[in-house]
Amino acid sequence: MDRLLTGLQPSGSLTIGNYCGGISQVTKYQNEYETFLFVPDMHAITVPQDPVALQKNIKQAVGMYLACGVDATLDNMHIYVQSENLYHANLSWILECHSYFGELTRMHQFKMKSQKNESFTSGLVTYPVLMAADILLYDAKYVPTGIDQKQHVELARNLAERFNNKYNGNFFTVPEPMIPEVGAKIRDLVNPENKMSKSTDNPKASIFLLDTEKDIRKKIMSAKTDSDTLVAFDEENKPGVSNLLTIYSVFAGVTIEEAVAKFDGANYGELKRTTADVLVEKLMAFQDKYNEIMASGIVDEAMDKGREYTNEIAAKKYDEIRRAVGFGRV
Ligand code: AQP
Repeated sequence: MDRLLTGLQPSGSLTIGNYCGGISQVTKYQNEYETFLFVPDMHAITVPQDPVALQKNIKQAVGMYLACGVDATLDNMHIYVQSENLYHANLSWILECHSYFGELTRMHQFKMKSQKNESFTSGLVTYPVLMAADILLYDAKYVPTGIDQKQHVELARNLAERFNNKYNGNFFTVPEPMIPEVGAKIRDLVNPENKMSKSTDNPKASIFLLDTEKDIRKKIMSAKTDSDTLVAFDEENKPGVSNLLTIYSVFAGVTIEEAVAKFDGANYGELKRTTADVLVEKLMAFQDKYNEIMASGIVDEAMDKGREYTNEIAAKKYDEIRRAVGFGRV
Protein backbone atom coordinates (compact mmCIF):
# COMPACT_ATOMS: atom_id res chain seq x y z
CA MET A 1 0.00 0.00 0.00
CA ASP A 2 1.32 3.47 -0.86
CA ARG A 3 1.41 5.94 1.98
CA LEU A 4 -0.67 9.08 2.33
CA LEU A 5 0.05 11.70 5.00
CA THR A 6 -1.61 14.85 6.19
CA GLY A 7 -2.09 16.97 9.31
CA LEU A 8 -4.23 19.91 10.39
CA GLN A 9 -2.79 22.45 12.80
CA PRO A 10 -4.62 22.60 16.14
CA SER A 11 -4.43 26.40 15.99
CA GLY A 12 -8.17 26.75 16.57
CA SER A 13 -11.38 24.98 15.70
CA LEU A 14 -11.25 23.47 12.20
CA THR A 15 -13.08 25.21 9.36
CA ILE A 16 -14.99 23.87 6.38
CA GLY A 17 -11.86 24.86 4.37
CA ASN A 18 -9.74 22.44 6.42
CA TYR A 19 -12.39 19.79 5.82
CA CYS A 20 -12.43 20.32 2.05
CA GLY A 21 -8.66 20.62 1.52
CA GLY A 22 -7.53 18.04 4.06
CA ILE A 23 -9.88 15.64 5.88
CA SER A 24 -12.31 14.93 3.05
CA GLN A 25 -9.48 13.41 1.03
CA VAL A 26 -8.41 11.19 3.91
CA THR A 27 -11.90 9.76 4.25
CA LYS A 28 -12.12 9.31 0.47
CA TYR A 29 -8.90 7.31 0.23
CA GLN A 30 -8.60 5.64 3.65
CA ASN A 31 -9.22 2.17 2.26
CA GLU A 32 -6.69 2.59 -0.54
CA TYR A 33 -3.60 3.94 1.23
CA GLU A 34 -1.74 3.44 4.46
CA THR A 35 -2.69 6.73 6.10
CA PHE A 36 -0.61 8.87 8.46
CA LEU A 37 -2.90 11.49 9.95
CA PHE A 38 -1.27 13.64 12.57
CA VAL A 39 -1.92 16.68 14.72
CA PRO A 40 0.87 19.19 13.96
CA ASP A 41 1.00 20.88 17.37
CA MET A 42 4.65 21.87 16.76
CA HIS A 43 3.54 23.85 13.71
CA ALA A 44 0.83 25.59 15.69
CA ILE A 45 3.34 27.38 17.95
CA THR A 46 4.92 29.22 15.01
CA VAL A 47 2.39 31.89 16.00
CA PRO A 48 1.47 32.59 19.67
CA GLN A 49 -0.84 29.99 21.28
CA ASP A 50 -2.50 29.78 24.66
CA PRO A 51 -1.06 26.50 26.12
CA VAL A 52 -4.36 25.48 27.76
CA ALA A 53 -6.31 26.06 24.55
CA LEU A 54 -3.66 24.28 22.49
CA GLN A 55 -3.90 21.10 24.56
CA LYS A 56 -7.66 21.17 24.24
CA ASN A 57 -7.46 21.76 20.49
CA ILE A 58 -5.14 18.76 19.99
CA LYS A 59 -7.68 16.32 21.35
CA GLN A 60 -10.53 18.12 19.66
CA ALA A 61 -8.74 17.90 16.31
CA VAL A 62 -8.62 14.12 16.57
CA GLY A 63 -12.28 14.06 17.65
CA MET A 64 -13.07 16.08 14.52
CA TYR A 65 -11.08 13.77 12.23
CA LEU A 66 -13.10 10.84 13.56
CA ALA A 67 -16.43 12.67 13.39
CA CYS A 68 -15.68 13.53 9.74
CA GLY A 69 -15.53 9.81 9.01
CA VAL A 70 -11.88 8.87 9.54
CA ASP A 71 -11.91 5.21 10.61
CA ALA A 72 -9.47 4.71 13.48
CA THR A 73 -10.19 0.98 13.58
CA LEU A 74 -8.49 0.35 10.23
CA ASP A 75 -5.10 -1.35 10.56
CA ASN A 76 -3.71 1.02 7.92
CA MET A 77 -4.85 4.20 9.75
CA HIS A 78 -2.33 5.87 12.06
CA ILE A 79 -3.42 8.91 14.04
CA TYR A 80 -0.78 10.61 16.18
CA VAL A 81 0.41 13.84 17.74
CA GLN A 82 3.54 15.35 16.20
CA SER A 83 5.20 16.43 19.48
CA GLU A 84 4.86 12.87 20.85
CA ASN A 85 7.45 11.78 18.30
CA LEU A 86 10.87 13.39 18.78
CA TYR A 87 12.18 12.28 15.37
CA HIS A 88 10.20 14.98 13.54
CA ALA A 89 12.29 17.74 15.12
CA ASN A 90 15.53 15.77 14.75
CA LEU A 91 15.02 15.17 11.05
CA SER A 92 13.87 18.75 10.61
CA TRP A 93 17.22 19.99 11.90
CA ILE A 94 19.13 17.89 9.38
CA LEU A 95 16.87 19.12 6.58
CA GLU A 96 17.24 22.72 7.74
CA CYS A 97 20.94 22.31 7.16
CA HIS A 98 20.12 21.30 3.57
CA SER A 99 17.69 24.13 2.81
CA TYR A 100 18.39 27.75 1.94
CA PHE A 101 17.19 30.79 3.79
CA GLY A 102 16.18 32.39 0.47
CA GLU A 103 13.90 29.53 -0.55
CA LEU A 104 12.15 29.64 2.82
CA THR A 105 11.55 33.40 2.92
CA ARG A 106 10.06 33.23 -0.59
CA MET A 107 7.18 30.98 0.60
CA HIS A 108 3.75 32.64 0.20
CA GLN A 109 2.52 31.55 3.63
CA PHE A 110 5.60 32.99 5.31
CA LYS A 111 5.16 36.29 3.50
CA MET A 112 1.48 36.45 4.44
CA LYS A 113 1.84 35.44 8.09
CA SER A 114 4.96 37.55 8.71
CA GLN A 115 3.18 40.62 7.34
CA LYS A 116 0.40 40.13 9.89
CA ASN A 117 2.79 40.58 12.84
CA GLU A 118 5.42 43.22 13.49
CA SER A 119 7.77 40.62 14.92
CA PHE A 120 7.70 36.94 14.13
CA THR A 121 9.67 33.91 15.24
CA SER A 122 12.29 32.06 13.22
CA GLY A 123 9.92 29.06 13.49
CA LEU A 124 7.60 30.83 11.08
CA VAL A 125 10.43 30.84 8.52
CA THR A 126 11.58 27.26 9.05
CA TYR A 127 8.26 25.48 9.57
CA PRO A 128 7.99 24.28 5.95
CA VAL A 129 11.18 22.32 6.64
CA LEU A 130 9.52 20.71 9.65
CA MET A 131 6.61 19.91 7.36
CA ALA A 132 9.07 18.29 4.93
CA ALA A 133 10.42 16.21 7.82
CA ASP A 134 6.85 15.19 8.78
CA ILE A 135 6.33 13.88 5.25
CA LEU A 136 9.75 12.39 4.46
CA LEU A 137 10.08 10.56 7.77
CA TYR A 138 7.34 8.15 6.65
CA ASP A 139 8.13 7.96 2.91
CA ALA A 140 4.66 9.31 2.18
CA LYS A 141 3.85 9.26 -1.52
CA TYR A 142 0.72 11.44 -1.41
CA VAL A 143 0.02 14.55 0.63
CA PRO A 144 -3.63 15.69 0.50
CA THR A 145 -3.65 19.45 0.66
CA GLY A 146 -5.45 22.62 -0.35
CA ILE A 147 -3.77 25.05 -2.78
CA ASP A 148 -2.25 27.04 0.12
CA GLN A 149 0.13 24.24 1.14
CA LYS A 150 1.14 23.08 -2.37
CA GLN A 151 4.31 25.17 -2.30
CA HIS A 152 5.36 23.49 0.96
CA VAL A 153 4.94 20.03 -0.55
CA GLU A 154 7.11 21.23 -3.44
CA LEU A 155 9.80 22.16 -0.92
CA ALA A 156 9.56 18.64 0.55
CA ARG A 157 10.03 17.24 -2.97
CA ASN A 158 13.09 19.44 -3.55
CA LEU A 159 14.63 18.49 -0.21
CA ALA A 160 14.06 14.78 -0.85
CA GLU A 161 15.72 14.99 -4.27
CA ARG A 162 18.55 17.19 -2.96
CA PHE A 163 19.28 14.77 -0.12
CA ASN A 164 19.06 11.65 -2.29
CA ASN A 165 21.46 13.18 -4.83
CA LYS A 166 23.91 14.49 -2.28
CA TYR A 167 24.22 11.21 -0.40
CA ASN A 168 23.80 8.92 -3.41
CA GLY A 169 20.85 6.82 -2.36
CA ASN A 170 17.08 6.47 -2.29
CA PHE A 171 16.80 7.76 1.24
CA PHE A 172 13.49 9.53 0.81
CA THR A 173 10.40 8.92 -1.33
CA VAL A 174 9.64 12.06 -3.36
CA PRO A 175 6.08 13.04 -2.31
CA GLU A 176 3.27 14.40 -4.50
CA PRO A 177 0.60 16.89 -3.47
CA MET A 178 -2.96 15.54 -3.77
CA ILE A 179 -5.21 18.49 -4.48
CA PRO A 180 -9.00 18.06 -4.55
CA GLU A 181 -10.74 18.97 -7.81
CA VAL A 182 -13.34 20.99 -5.93
CA GLY A 183 -12.70 22.80 -2.64
CA ALA A 184 -8.92 23.27 -2.90
CA LYS A 185 -9.40 26.88 -1.85
CA ILE A 186 -12.48 27.68 0.18
CA ARG A 187 -12.57 31.44 0.39
CA ASP A 188 -12.99 33.88 3.25
CA LEU A 189 -16.68 34.90 3.44
CA VAL A 190 -15.89 38.55 4.12
CA ASN A 191 -12.89 38.98 1.77
CA PRO A 192 -13.33 36.26 -0.86
CA GLU A 193 -9.99 37.12 -2.45
CA ASN A 194 -8.38 35.44 0.60
CA LYS A 195 -8.67 31.81 1.67
CA MET A 196 -10.78 30.84 4.68
CA SER A 197 -8.59 30.32 7.77
CA LYS A 198 -9.19 28.98 11.25
CA SER A 199 -7.06 31.70 12.87
CA THR A 200 -8.95 34.55 11.23
CA ASP A 201 -9.32 37.88 13.10
CA ASN A 202 -12.92 38.09 11.92
CA PRO A 203 -15.07 35.11 13.01
CA LYS A 204 -17.68 36.05 10.35
CA ALA A 205 -15.13 35.17 7.67
CA SER A 206 -14.93 31.44 8.46
CA ILE A 207 -17.42 28.65 9.11
CA PHE A 208 -16.11 26.42 11.87
CA LEU A 209 -17.14 22.78 12.09
CA LEU A 210 -18.48 23.46 15.58
CA ASP A 211 -20.45 26.61 14.70
CA THR A 212 -24.08 26.79 15.84
CA GLU A 213 -26.91 26.60 13.32
CA LYS A 214 -27.67 30.27 13.93
CA ASP A 215 -24.08 31.34 13.26
CA ILE A 216 -23.81 29.21 10.11
CA ARG A 217 -26.95 30.77 8.66
CA LYS A 218 -25.92 34.29 9.67
CA LYS A 219 -22.43 33.97 8.18
CA ILE A 220 -23.61 32.49 4.89
CA MET A 221 -26.45 35.02 4.51
CA SER A 222 -24.01 37.90 5.01
CA ALA A 223 -21.24 36.43 2.81
CA LYS A 224 -19.87 38.95 0.34
CA THR A 225 -21.03 38.45 -3.24
CA ASP A 226 -21.03 41.19 -5.91
CA SER A 227 -23.28 43.86 -7.39
CA ASP A 228 -24.35 41.61 -10.27
CA THR A 229 -27.36 39.25 -9.93
CA LEU A 230 -26.28 36.28 -12.03
CA VAL A 231 -25.35 33.03 -10.25
CA ALA A 232 -22.33 31.82 -12.24
CA PHE A 233 -19.05 30.05 -11.50
CA ASP A 234 -16.24 32.50 -12.29
CA GLU A 235 -13.56 32.51 -9.61
CA GLU A 236 -11.76 35.52 -11.00
CA ASN A 237 -14.66 37.90 -11.47
CA LYS A 238 -17.19 36.44 -9.03
CA PRO A 239 -15.09 34.94 -6.20
CA GLY A 240 -17.84 35.27 -3.55
CA VAL A 241 -20.58 33.60 -5.61
CA SER A 242 -18.15 30.94 -6.87
CA ASN A 243 -17.19 30.23 -3.26
CA LEU A 244 -20.83 29.64 -2.29
CA LEU A 245 -21.28 27.34 -5.30
CA THR A 246 -18.14 25.44 -4.26
CA ILE A 247 -19.34 25.05 -0.66
CA TYR A 248 -22.74 23.89 -1.90
CA SER A 249 -21.11 21.46 -4.32
CA VAL A 250 -18.87 19.85 -1.67
CA PHE A 251 -21.52 19.54 1.02
CA ALA A 252 -24.38 18.50 -1.28
CA GLY A 253 -22.08 15.97 -2.99
CA VAL A 254 -22.66 17.32 -6.51
CA THR A 255 -20.32 18.66 -9.22
CA ILE A 256 -19.88 22.38 -9.82
CA GLU A 257 -21.78 22.01 -13.12
CA GLU A 258 -24.70 20.41 -11.27
CA ALA A 259 -24.63 23.18 -8.67
CA VAL A 260 -24.63 25.88 -11.37
CA ALA A 261 -27.55 24.13 -13.13
CA LYS A 262 -29.50 23.92 -9.86
CA PHE A 263 -29.26 27.68 -9.31
CA ASP A 264 -29.94 28.64 -12.91
CA GLY A 265 -32.22 31.71 -12.76
CA ALA A 266 -32.06 31.85 -8.92
CA ASN A 267 -31.05 34.99 -7.03
CA TYR A 268 -28.20 35.29 -4.52
CA GLY A 269 -30.65 35.00 -1.61
CA GLU A 270 -31.78 31.56 -2.78
CA LEU A 271 -28.20 30.44 -3.37
CA LYS A 272 -27.28 31.49 0.16
CA ARG A 273 -30.35 29.95 1.83
CA THR A 274 -29.90 26.59 0.10
CA THR A 275 -26.15 26.54 0.81
CA ALA A 276 -26.85 27.32 4.47
CA ASP A 277 -29.48 24.52 4.61
CA VAL A 278 -27.02 21.94 3.26
CA LEU A 279 -24.26 23.09 5.59
CA VAL A 280 -26.53 23.06 8.63
CA GLU A 281 -27.73 19.56 7.85
CA LYS A 282 -24.19 18.19 7.45
CA LEU A 283 -22.60 20.10 10.32
CA MET A 284 -25.36 19.33 12.83
CA ALA A 285 -24.99 15.60 12.09
CA PHE A 286 -21.21 16.01 12.34
CA GLN A 287 -21.54 17.73 15.74
CA ASP A 288 -23.77 14.97 17.16
CA LYS A 289 -21.14 12.42 16.17
CA TYR A 290 -18.34 14.62 17.50
CA ASN A 291 -20.01 14.97 20.93
CA GLU A 292 -20.46 11.21 21.12
CA ILE A 293 -16.81 10.62 20.20
CA MET A 294 -15.47 13.15 22.71
CA ALA A 295 -17.49 11.51 25.49
CA SER A 296 -15.92 8.12 24.72
CA GLY A 297 -12.31 7.04 25.18
CA ILE A 298 -11.59 6.40 21.53
CA VAL A 299 -9.66 9.61 20.88
CA ASP A 300 -6.93 8.73 23.39
CA GLU A 301 -6.92 5.10 22.27
CA ALA A 302 -6.34 6.15 18.66
CA MET A 303 -3.55 8.56 19.61
CA ASP A 304 -1.79 5.96 21.80
CA LYS A 305 -1.90 3.32 19.07
CA GLY A 306 -0.64 5.80 16.47
CA ARG A 307 2.17 7.07 18.69
CA GLU A 308 3.66 3.62 19.17
CA TYR A 309 3.48 2.61 15.54
CA THR A 310 4.80 5.85 14.07
CA ASN A 311 7.65 6.16 16.57
CA GLU A 312 8.94 2.78 15.44
CA ILE A 313 8.90 3.74 11.75
CA ALA A 314 10.39 7.18 12.40
CA ALA A 315 13.22 5.76 14.54
CA LYS A 316 14.35 3.50 11.69
CA LYS A 317 14.24 6.26 9.08
CA TYR A 318 16.02 8.74 11.31
CA ASP A 319 18.78 6.25 12.03
CA GLU A 320 19.36 5.74 8.31
CA ILE A 321 19.49 9.51 7.70
CA ARG A 322 21.76 10.35 10.61
CA ARG A 323 24.25 7.74 9.42
CA ALA A 324 24.11 9.15 5.88
CA VAL A 325 25.14 12.61 7.10
CA GLY A 326 27.89 11.16 9.31
CA PHE A 327 26.45 11.51 12.82
CA GLY A 328 27.55 9.15 15.61
CA ARG A 329 30.68 7.06 15.94
CA VAL A 330 32.38 4.57 13.65
N1 AQP B 1 -9.47 27.65 2.86
C1 AQP B 1 -9.03 26.43 2.60
N2 AQP B 1 -9.52 25.73 1.54
C2 AQP B 1 -9.07 24.47 1.27
N3 AQP B 1 -8.14 23.83 2.03
C3 AQP B 1 -7.65 24.49 3.08
N4 AQP B 1 -6.74 24.16 4.03
C4 AQP B 1 -6.59 25.17 4.91
N5 AQP B 1 -7.38 26.21 4.56
C5 AQP B 1 -8.05 25.81 3.43
C6 AQP B 1 -6.10 22.86 4.10
O1 AQP B 1 -6.34 22.34 5.41
C7 AQP B 1 -5.25 21.50 5.76
C8 AQP B 1 -4.76 21.86 7.12
O2 AQP B 1 -4.18 23.13 7.11
P1 AQP B 1 -3.38 23.60 8.39
O3 AQP B 1 -4.26 23.60 9.55
O4 AQP B 1 -2.16 22.78 8.54
O5 AQP B 1 -2.87 25.02 8.08
P2 AQP B 1 -3.37 26.13 7.15
O6 AQP B 1 -3.29 25.70 5.74
O7 AQP B 1 -2.59 27.36 7.50
O8 AQP B 1 -4.90 26.26 7.57
P3 AQP B 1 -5.61 27.47 8.23
O9 AQP B 1 -7.02 27.09 8.49
O10 AQP B 1 -5.38 28.71 7.42
O11 AQP B 1 -4.88 27.56 9.62
P4 AQP B 1 -4.18 28.81 10.30
O12 AQP B 1 -5.24 29.89 10.33
O13 AQP B 1 -3.80 28.34 11.64
O14 AQP B 1 -3.01 29.20 9.46
C9 AQP B 1 -4.20 21.66 4.67
O15 AQP B 1 -4.31 20.56 3.80
C10 AQP B 1 -4.59 22.93 3.99
O16 AQP B 1 -4.16 22.99 2.66
